[in-house]
Amino acid sequence: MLAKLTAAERAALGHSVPAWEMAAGRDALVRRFKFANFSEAFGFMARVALLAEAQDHHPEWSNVYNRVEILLTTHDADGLSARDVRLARAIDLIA
Ligand code: H2B
Repeated sequence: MLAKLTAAERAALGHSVPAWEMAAGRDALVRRFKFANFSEAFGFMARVALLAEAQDHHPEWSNVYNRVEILLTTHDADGLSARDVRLARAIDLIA
């Protein structure tokens, strides 16, 4: 079982991953992206997929045409862990 984020680490999320918000009803981060078209959205998803594999940490996500919604949580922690913050920051860099 991985460690969940501490209260202090949670309080810092607004600074470390300001583009992400807490998901409703889940101990998870969520961010919604909108692209010019499906091709741009799917290209982004392909890059995130490679990142997720490299980090062995995988998003829950959906795509509708030019929109992508990514939800990050750690199943092995049953909630948010440092792995989610690390992946969120890496996704921000390629967004
Ligand atoms: N992704 C996420 N989001 N949470 C996990 O707990 C997790 C994962 N665990 N990807 C990894 C894979 C684990 O199942 C493998 C065996 O390392």
